[in-house]
Amino acid sequence: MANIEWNELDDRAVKVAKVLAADAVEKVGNGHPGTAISIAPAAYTIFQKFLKFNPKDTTWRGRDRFILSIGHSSLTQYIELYLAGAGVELDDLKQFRTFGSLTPGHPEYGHTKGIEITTGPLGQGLASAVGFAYAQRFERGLFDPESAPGESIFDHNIYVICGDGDLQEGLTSEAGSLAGLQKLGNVIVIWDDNHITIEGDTKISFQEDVLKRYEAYGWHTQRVDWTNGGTEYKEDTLALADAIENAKAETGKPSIIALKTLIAYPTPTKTGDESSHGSKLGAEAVAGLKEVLGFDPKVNFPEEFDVLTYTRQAGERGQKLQDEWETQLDAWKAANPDRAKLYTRLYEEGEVVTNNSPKKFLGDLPAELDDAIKNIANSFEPGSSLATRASSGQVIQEIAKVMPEFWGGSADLGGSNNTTIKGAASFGPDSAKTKNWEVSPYGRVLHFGIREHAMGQIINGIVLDTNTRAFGGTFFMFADYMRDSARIAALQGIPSVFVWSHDSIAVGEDGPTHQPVEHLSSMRAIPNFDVVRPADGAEVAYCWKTILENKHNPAGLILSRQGVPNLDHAGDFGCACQVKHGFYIYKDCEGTPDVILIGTGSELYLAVEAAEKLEAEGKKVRVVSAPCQEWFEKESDEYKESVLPSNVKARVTVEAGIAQSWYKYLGCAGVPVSLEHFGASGAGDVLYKEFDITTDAVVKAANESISKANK
Ligand SMILES: Cc1ncc(C[n+]2csc(CCOP(=O)(O)OP(=O)(O)O)c2C)c(N)n1
Ligand SMILES: [Mg+2]
Repeated sequence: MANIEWNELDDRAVKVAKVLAADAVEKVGNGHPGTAISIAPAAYTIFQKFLKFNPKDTTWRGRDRFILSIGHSSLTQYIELYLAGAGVELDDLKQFRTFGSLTPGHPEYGHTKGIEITTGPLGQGLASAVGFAYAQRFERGLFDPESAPGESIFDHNIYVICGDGDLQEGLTSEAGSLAGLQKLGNVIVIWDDNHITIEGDTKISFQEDVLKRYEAYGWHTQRVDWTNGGTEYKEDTLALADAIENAKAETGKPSIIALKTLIAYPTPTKTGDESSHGSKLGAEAVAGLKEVLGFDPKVNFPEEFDVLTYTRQAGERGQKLQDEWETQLDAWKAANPDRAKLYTRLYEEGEVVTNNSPKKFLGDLPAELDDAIKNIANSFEPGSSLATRASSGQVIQEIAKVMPEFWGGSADLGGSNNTTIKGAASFGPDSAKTKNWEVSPYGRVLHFGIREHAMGQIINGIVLDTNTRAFGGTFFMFADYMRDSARIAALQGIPSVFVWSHDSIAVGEDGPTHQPVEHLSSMRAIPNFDVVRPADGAEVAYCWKTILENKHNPAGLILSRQGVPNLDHAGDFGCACQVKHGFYIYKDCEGTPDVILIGTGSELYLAVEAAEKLEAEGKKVRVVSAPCQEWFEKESDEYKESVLPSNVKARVTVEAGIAQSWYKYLGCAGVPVSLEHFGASGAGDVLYKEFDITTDAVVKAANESISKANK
């Protein structure tokens, strides 16, 4: 039997949680009461009986992590944080889903203390949990590889509550498959197997034996049936605790526990009914629930001090756990001075986050990075031709030498994306070894298989859980498959890095299915997401540096498949180190320019060539390299004016994609050289000519813009 204590106060606390969930939704008039009511005993069991955390310091690194993958049931988490005394109070629950409250509709990372991750898009929390587990193991490898799994101070468990929706999403199949392969024994998932989604009984859309599927992925599976086969409903928290203990004991496999529940139990007329999923219950049902549970129906938001005194003992327990852990950490530091330096750089130095983010520190970059970047940037010979994906591959090697916390890989395109850290083992158990790949449980090279969406969410999980820096690559075309990963990273303000190569019609013969056209503009539409498209090797090097320096944004690094000229960056030409400003003057003229040519990535050199032709015609031309609009937008008005003076109306942008995101800089007289339709199968250089992305097209556009501006 489970080794936990359970008494009448625990029973009462669970009932309080149910009533608060019903009251909070009823007060605001909308929300998701049903699951918050029925899953309360499970959430309470995790928070009060298993989760190692300190409500007084939700940033403590030794804590277990809790992920509510069913973000719609956010009250589940807010109420447990309230009961444990982690900063959410009754007044906050009364403000549920209202503007500016600590209790928004879905849990938001960085907004409410104790929330480890923003969730809401179903599947994403559970997939990111796999990233948390990757990160935890990698970090044990960095700091304490000699300890057995589960015995290091750098180990923690990751508890997840998910729902039917999470398990229906393909994303979790991708991530679940990887979790099984990776034998992530510290992931413990409780599936609220309530057979209900918005459209009712899941029989209409979800029939497979989910646990068999997970067993096939290599998971440890268990069932706990609170409906007792439909005979009698009993919230048997001890049976659940037993299952959790079994799951903890299984350290070689991730665990999933199918917990059969009835949504909204025991609300009269609502129990087991989908109407409780996403609407308030109504006064009558709420009153009925209170009566069944032994509460006064006239009292809303009951405050039970004996319950609270009891549940808030979590504070003392957590503090004690943290104190013990800190003592162990000090001993570890004394015994491991070199590793301790890395720990200190990652977790005790650097920028302090001042909001409620669970992350206290955002690690400093090593001092050696500056020279590493400068040296590799200077190594690209002007005039030589190199694909930016290839220069990025070289830069990655140099970063990896000075940043042991830097790791990543690809969705089966490592050789094409140039994302493989050379000489490093692949992250995986022995069973994953192949003739191509050496493996280590602490390896730095990630193999996601062809699972772009899971890759994105796993990268997000890694950077949420640790200050290690992770990247994942695929073709830019398939960035669409990971769009939610990019968006949710941006929303959370976390520094995930996505390496997207093969960035235009220059991909060529693979044809339009592989040629991103709208993607640059489409990704630029995501707020707080940096779309970075360097022009040559030197720009790639400095772009990588700026990406690593930006710790509050994810970034997409957009790279060419085809060779592009490495440009001159000395003398009259702009230093590539200026990419951090987003736009910079690459080549200037005397006095006020007649026209400004703005190029990005593989098209910058077309602007450079066009400038020479225009100068031969007697025009004064400025060439601006524009690898990142988002960085430019953060610059001062003075800087922006110095690069794009408002009195110069004649402007041309050149980028092999739709021009949508350029009109802001083009103004009324500007003319884009762009591509407003899908590509085609054929050699890349032929397509550029056929579709008019050429030096001559830039010259023509410049003359057109000059005459428009002079009208
Ligand atoms: C990717 C995604 N698609 C759709 C939704 C909208 N949505 C929110 S909850 C829900 C049903 C979820 O069912 P389940 O996970 O079983 O939760 P329960 O109704 O049992 O609380 C849907 C479709 C969403 N949040 N995310
Ligand atoms: Mg459900």
